[in-house]
Amino acid sequence: PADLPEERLREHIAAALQAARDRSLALTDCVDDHDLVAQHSRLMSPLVWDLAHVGNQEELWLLRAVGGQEPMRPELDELYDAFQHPRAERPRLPLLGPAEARRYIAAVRGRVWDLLERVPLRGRRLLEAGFAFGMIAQHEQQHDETMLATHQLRRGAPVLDAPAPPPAPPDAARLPAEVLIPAGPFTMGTSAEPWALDNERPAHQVHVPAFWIDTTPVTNAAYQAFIEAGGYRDERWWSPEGWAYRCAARLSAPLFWFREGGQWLRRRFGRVEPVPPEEPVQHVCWYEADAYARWAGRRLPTEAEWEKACRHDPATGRSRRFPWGDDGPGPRHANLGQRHLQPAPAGSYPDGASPYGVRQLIGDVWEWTASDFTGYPGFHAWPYREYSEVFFGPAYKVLRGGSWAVHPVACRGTFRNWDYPIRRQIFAGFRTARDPRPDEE
Ligand code: AVJ
Ligand code: FE
Repeated sequence: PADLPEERLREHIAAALQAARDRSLALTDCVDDHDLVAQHSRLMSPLVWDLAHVGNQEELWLLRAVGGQEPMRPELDELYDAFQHPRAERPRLPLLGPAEARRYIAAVRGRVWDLLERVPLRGRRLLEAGFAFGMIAQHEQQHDETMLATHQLRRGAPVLDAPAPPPAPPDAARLPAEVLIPAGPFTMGTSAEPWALDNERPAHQVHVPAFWIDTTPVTNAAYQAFIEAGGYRDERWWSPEGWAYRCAARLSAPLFWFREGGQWLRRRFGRVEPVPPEEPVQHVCWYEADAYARWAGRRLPTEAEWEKACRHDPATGRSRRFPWGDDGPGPRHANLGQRHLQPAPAGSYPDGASPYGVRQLIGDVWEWTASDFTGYPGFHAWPYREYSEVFFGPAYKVLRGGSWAVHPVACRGTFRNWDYPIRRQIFAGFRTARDPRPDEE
């Protein structure tokens, strides 16, 4: 968006807003009203809350903050303010019903189209390169991924479908298990990416000691070996908090897995199927990822290590927007945008590899990192503290790279996600890293 002429930028914004709305409607038109207002899990909002919430945020930021308009329905702000009501309580609020919610968000969007026609897209900070519009498109897409997690928790007949990802390319079986990233500085974060959110800013130099990182995310087969080696029953592999949680929650396998007739099966969007061995593992919490890594004699990568493996180009010394370069993601680069309803086999997307040969950093599964969520040096909250700053601290772990459910507009090498280390309903897996041995540096 930074270098687009104003008219092209308007079209780019309109397409981003439309893509998000198409997806929100597809994820809510496929179930009946009962399923839209039901609580499918205490961890999630009713789908109808997400639907009206994306419209309310759009009204707040585009119509009011940018357009200077009066509130359309002032009484809605409190209902759809994520900080006023925890997810578990939302089903009992006097929410807009499905038909009303659809009417409300359509009315907001109608006014947004008028605003987009006449507002200058440069010169004001919130509007620089259309930032506020980009932020709202990303926000809706983030909630669409959340709605997909709600769908995955919902019981009942399947309503979602998509083709399976292609099989792994022939070289996948011959890939080295890990690659060495030599010591040295790299540029972490961004000051240039026009739609980057506050927590990705500013660009800053970080010196990263040498480390080895897995070429692909950890697979179901590898994770199964951890289970079968008694990993869940052996306190040695777990952090003290992780062990306490694993005992209290009786964790014994990834969420949605179960064993039948000596075989691992899983539920996926209402269907039961064998766990595919070559697929990156998902629905594991940070504590499980951390324990697996210790069992394997390894550790989780830090956030800086992950981003260096993803973005650093040793030939030029600069950081790329994506592992493969600066062009946005296409279907040959990464598994994004809900084209499939699952990760692609480990070793997929050779065209999406980083300069070091690391694969599937973007798409497939969110990757847990060792790092707590904090602000970069020079961080300042913008445009609102509640997007990220209020979450900074040791309670949240950073996830990187985006899952198969992430839309490209909300995905780049600098993008940061975060969650509690106990969360498993998100589409998260991990890869591991290690320090070099003395003879390897
Ligand atoms: C960045 C995914 C942690 O869903 O809590 C949505 C994104 N922020 N609405 C979340 C978000 C406000 C956020 N995550
Ligand atoms: Fe939100």
